[in-house]
Amino acid sequence: MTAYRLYGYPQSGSAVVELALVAGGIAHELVELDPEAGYLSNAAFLKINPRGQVPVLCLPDGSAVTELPAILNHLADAHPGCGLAPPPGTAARAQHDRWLAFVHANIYEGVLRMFYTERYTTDASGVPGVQTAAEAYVHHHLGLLDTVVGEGPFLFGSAPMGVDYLISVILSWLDRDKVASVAPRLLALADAVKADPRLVAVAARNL
Ligand SMILES: N[C@@H](CCC(=O)N[C@@H](CS)C(=O)NCC(=O)O)C(=O)O
Repeated sequence: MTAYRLYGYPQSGSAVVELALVAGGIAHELVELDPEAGYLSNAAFLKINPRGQVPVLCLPDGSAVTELPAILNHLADAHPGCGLAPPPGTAARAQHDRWLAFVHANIYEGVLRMFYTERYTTDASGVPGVQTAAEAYVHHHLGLLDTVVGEGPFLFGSAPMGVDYLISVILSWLDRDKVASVAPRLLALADAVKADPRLVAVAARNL
């Protein structure tokens, strides 16, 4: 069977998928695209993802999947022994998917507003205000998510799942001291992902 092919670049959203693939021991190849060299907008890549973004995961049948919740949950369901999510149809899976969607729709989206702020206003003088509001929005949602961590260190206990990889990559993009003041348990979660012996190399390159 052909392996999965992951399109991305270090320290981007593709790191989430790389962490999941490596943790799950799932065979894959990486196609590194340099965004500075315009690879995300070249015609060949736009055929794969017309949105011009990474990550893209090409499945063994050649089809392309984008959007992190879809990618993570596909891997979890296609490789049930890997523990990337609770079994489908269980209450535990509903909670995993609930918070995965929460992180993706609110926190990841808010972080994009912090980093791609000029896309969110036609008024150049409004950019700093949009950025400040986005950061406050992200911190508010991190604070809510922090209350979900129970025994820890991961969102749902002692074993990391897809949602934990998404959280740890997003936190690696943010100011650690500021996150510590609103979401200390999430910082501990991210540190636990980094300390996972299976993930040392991928974490060093991405987190
Ligand atoms: N909704 C997408 C977001 C992907 C995304 O924003 N990727 C960033 C890198 S972290 C990107 O490709 N940015 C380039 C661009 O938007 O021009 C997902 O869940 O994968």
